[in-house]
Amino acid sequence: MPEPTATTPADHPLVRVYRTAALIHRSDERLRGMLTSGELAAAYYSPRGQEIVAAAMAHSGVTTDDYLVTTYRGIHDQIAKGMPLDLLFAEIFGKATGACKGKGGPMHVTHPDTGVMVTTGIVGSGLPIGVGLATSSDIRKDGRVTVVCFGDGASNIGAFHESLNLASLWKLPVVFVCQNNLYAESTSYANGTTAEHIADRAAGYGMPGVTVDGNDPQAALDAFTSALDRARAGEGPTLVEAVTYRFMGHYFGDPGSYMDRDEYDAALAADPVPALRALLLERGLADDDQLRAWETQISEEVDRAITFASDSPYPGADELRLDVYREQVPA
Ligand SMILES: Cc1ncc(C[n+]2csc(CCOP(=O)(O)OP(=O)(O)O)c2C)c(N)n1
Ligand SMILES: [Mg+2]
Repeated sequence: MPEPTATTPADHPLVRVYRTAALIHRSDERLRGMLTSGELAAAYYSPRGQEIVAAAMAHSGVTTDDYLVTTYRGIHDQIAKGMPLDLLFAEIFGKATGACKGKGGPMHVTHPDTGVMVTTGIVGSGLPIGVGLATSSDIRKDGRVTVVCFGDGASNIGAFHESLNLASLWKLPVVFVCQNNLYAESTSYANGTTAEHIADRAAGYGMPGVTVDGNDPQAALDAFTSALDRARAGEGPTLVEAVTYRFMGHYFGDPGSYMDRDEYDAALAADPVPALRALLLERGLADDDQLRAWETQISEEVDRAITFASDSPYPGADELRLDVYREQVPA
């Protein structure tokens, strides 16, 4: 469903995108801070640099009922989809109060109530799962769209190609979102991928493919809105490639010494989060006092969820075998 037309500046789509991006940004900053200080020990893959893509996706007509499939580098997508921060952080911390009782951990976050169906660490494996979810919606006619987020590296995996083929053949309600951050672990895009644009590959499967600047909120909003409308109208899938940049190493602790320094510096200078803040000021969509007030609220919201996660207990040993098999097997 398209979002209502903006009636006040706070409703403006670019303002909404900024507030979601700022929430993602602050969450990531706090988690990295805790990993650095040793207060948190977890596998963590920062989405820093990719905030606008996720935030634009969230404000393009995706509803809570729609499905999301994402990857280990997924907190931006999970937050944008509306997953409660306390359940998300507690899961990352491995706590009993987490969305999966701490047994999924950061790589396997699931929260069906907000449509966060699958988070996977197996590169490319989310696409066929997303096609399965979209097939279920097609059969049930439940009106849901499945959004599958994955990286540039994943587009070189066989499952990407199989999934695009089947989704197009069956005209499934799915949007494939390739977040092209120009690196797959330590392999740069140019060293690992033949296509000039990943979106060009869509033509081979008879579906629209569009490459957008993932740092440009309006371009991303437009691309996601068209793809979602098309999926919801029963016209089939779209491949949206949003070009971004990975500001951190592959995993937390990876210094990224293999990254091109000039390219890195240029990307950082174009950091999309402060750039959108500046755009809001320039267009008069918010003034500095209003932005600061929102940022303070966001910081407090993140702090509350961090405290909840920190203060929560770890799951007990009696949980070990529960939720593993269909039949519950107590420890
Ligand atoms: C099937 C599979 N092969 C290899 C790996 C190891 N691996 C983990 S992340 C990654 C890079 C993926 O890059 P990309 O799809 O661009 O996502 P990004 O990390 O940039 O978000 C690789 C090769 C894996 N997890 N799964
Ligand atoms: Mg990548």
